Amino acid sequence: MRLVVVIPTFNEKDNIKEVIRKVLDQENKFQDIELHVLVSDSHSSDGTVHIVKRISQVNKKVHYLDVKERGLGIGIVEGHRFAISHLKADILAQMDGDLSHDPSSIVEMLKQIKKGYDLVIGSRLMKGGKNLLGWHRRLFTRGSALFCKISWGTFGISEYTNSYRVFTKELFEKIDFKKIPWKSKTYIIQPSFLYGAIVAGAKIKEVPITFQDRKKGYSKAQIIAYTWDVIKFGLKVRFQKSKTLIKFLMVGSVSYLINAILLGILNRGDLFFIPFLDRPLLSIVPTVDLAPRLLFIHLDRLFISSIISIQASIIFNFIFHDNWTFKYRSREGSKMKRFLKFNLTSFGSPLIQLASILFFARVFNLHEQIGLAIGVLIGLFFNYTVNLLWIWKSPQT
Ligand SMILES: Nc1nc2c(ncn2[C@@H]2O[C@H](COP(=O)(O)OP(=O)(O)OP(=O)(O)O)[C@@H](O)[C@H]2O)c(=O)[nH]1
Ligand SMILES: [Mg+2]
Repeated sequence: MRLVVVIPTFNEKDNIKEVIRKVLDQENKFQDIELHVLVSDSHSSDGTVHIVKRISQVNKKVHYLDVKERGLGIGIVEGHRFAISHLKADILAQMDGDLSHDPSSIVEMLKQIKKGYDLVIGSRLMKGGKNLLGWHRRLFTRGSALFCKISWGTFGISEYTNSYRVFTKELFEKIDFKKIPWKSKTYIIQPSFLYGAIVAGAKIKEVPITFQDRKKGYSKAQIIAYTWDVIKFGLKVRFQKSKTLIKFLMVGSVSYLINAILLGILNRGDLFFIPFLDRPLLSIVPTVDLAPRLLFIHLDRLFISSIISIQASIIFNFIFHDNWTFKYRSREGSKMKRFLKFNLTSFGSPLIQLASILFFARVFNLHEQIGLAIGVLIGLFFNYTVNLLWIWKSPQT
């Protein structure tokens, strides 16, 4: 099996030789791994290129790739692509080119890949991990990890902004880079790549590592711009995740309005609680005292009006959920089956609404709009849960 360790660099002339040597030293710790090093350089101007090329001439396991453009994401993504297409990598690793990452940690990380994990993250924030950067950088690391956890909803992962990772070629090929801002000039590739891996269904494991402050060379990190990108990315993820719920609530709200307005006009001639018509639209239907009964149900004006307004809102709900809210998900499975299931679940919510209107009106003598509002809320929750758990099961982000 071939492992390619991709080292993104920009002006690392003081470090790169030692990093390469230390990475190559790891090879004899594995029996069945052929280890290659690929320096993925953004056209360094300090001579990094000459150093790496010189080494690669004497050691065929060391390679140099000039990605030409600046950007850590470009270095990383183009590096891995090259490792797969030209170096026939089975397993990919990445670490910084300034000795902040201890190359010997790769041994434990690789062990986890062999155990069946798709992605192994070197974590400074889990038990046993250490971050030896200054306090403001530590604050950034912790702050962005907390922000990512909350905005992505991934509480099981501790580390988001560290570059030290090992993963399978299969995982890399599954990640949708169209949805990742990998060409950005900040280091947003680090959390966004991780998110892409999560979406691709990666089995993830973290191992503790120690992050050293660089001893030589200069930092290229732009912490403020990076923080801003982490916030933007997190909000985007949150919005994507909530989109279905937001749409569901929007359709639900409009359908509630249709329901409430119709009920008012039909039963009382009111627009909500405000008088609107001289008499109710259904004035020909008798009220509860004079209405005929079917078993224990009074077929009165309130009952008929409720049925009509609820029906109208079901039709509205159905059209919008099927063509908008769950459009993406609803492509799965046969349309007929979905249609039948949708109709079945559409029953639950109006039944709850009807029961709620009648219950609060008859038992507590409350205005039917109150019963309807309570019924709509309970029904909405019920419908959303059933829709997600039963009809459109597949997780989407
Ligand atoms: N290919 C490529 N690599 C980059 C670029 N910018 C930074 N790097 C590399 O990415 C790694 C991390 O960059 P650093 O400057 O060390 O960033 P940091 O680790 O957050 O900050 P310090 O360790 O404090 O310097 C190093 O190997 C850099 O050489 C870039 O534009 N292109
Ligand atoms: Mg560094």
